[in-house]
Amino acid sequence: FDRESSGHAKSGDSYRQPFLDTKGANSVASLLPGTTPDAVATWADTVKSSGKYSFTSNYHFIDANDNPPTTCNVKDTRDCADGDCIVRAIATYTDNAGCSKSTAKADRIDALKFIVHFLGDITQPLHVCARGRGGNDQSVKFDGSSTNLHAVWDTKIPEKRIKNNFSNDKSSYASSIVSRIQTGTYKSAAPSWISKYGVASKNSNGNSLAAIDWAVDADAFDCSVVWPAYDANPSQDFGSTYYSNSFATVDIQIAKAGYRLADWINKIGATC
Ligand code: DCM
Ligand code: DCM
Ligand code: ZN
Repeated sequence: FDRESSGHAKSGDSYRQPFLDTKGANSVASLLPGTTPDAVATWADTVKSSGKYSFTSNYHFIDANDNPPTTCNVKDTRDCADGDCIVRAIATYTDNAGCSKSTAKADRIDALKFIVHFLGDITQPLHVCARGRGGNDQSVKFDGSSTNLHAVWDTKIPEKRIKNNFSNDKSSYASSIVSRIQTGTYKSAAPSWISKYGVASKNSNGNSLAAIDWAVDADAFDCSVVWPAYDANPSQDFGSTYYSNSFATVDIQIAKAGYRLADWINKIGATC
């Protein structure tokens, strides 16, 4: 969350990171000196294709082999049998980011950057979906341009939302999301976005129980929003009615990502 333009002038990092507590802010200051989580949020995508981090390429998603839009569920024994998926990666990097084991600082820094990214990815319904490789195989039109359903949810809907309603200013969009959580339409629901499971809770497969909760939550949108309106007319322009019926889901999923991330960093910081 970048609140630079929010108008709630305040000095220091609490201005840009309103949901961090002291221990969370200390971990961020220690592991990301001179920068902030939002500034490193896309790093994991830039390193996954080749080189020393290419082993992380499948850590960005879990292929739920359910049957959307008829049936939506996530079962880690079915969908992450080899551990090469986001609910395992969140467990691994959460351990590595904190202080409960003696991880080298460079690896703690990497781990925090992966956590920032994966807690966002896991809120995107098509990052929790095997159908069409998470919609990558569904070629569609969006405002006249050729794209695919995965990119519609990753990029096209949020970009159009920010352009149409926030003067193309992502800081203004972030401020709106923060206000909705603090005092607005998300306030009463926000506590329910936090899993009852903490940073150390894993199942016998080594997968994060909180991350499984988050995956189940996102996967439900594959049955309610993402796929029904796709199946109704795959050749529609997705920048029209489909967009209008989907941007509220993108808003709330982005809100969950930021709110959960701050809480998770606070809990990671509490291990130090
Ligand atoms: N790592 C991981 N899974 C792997 C390999 C490595 O989560 N299969 C993590 C552990 C460390 C970082 O990557 O945080 C570097 O690992 P290593 O010390 O093995 O190079
Ligand atoms: N992706 C996904 N599920 C899959 C395969 C890929 O969610 N089964 C994501 C990872 C990237 C995007 O889709 O964010 C594009 O994938 P790629 O770069 O592999 O084409
Ligand atoms: Zn990603």
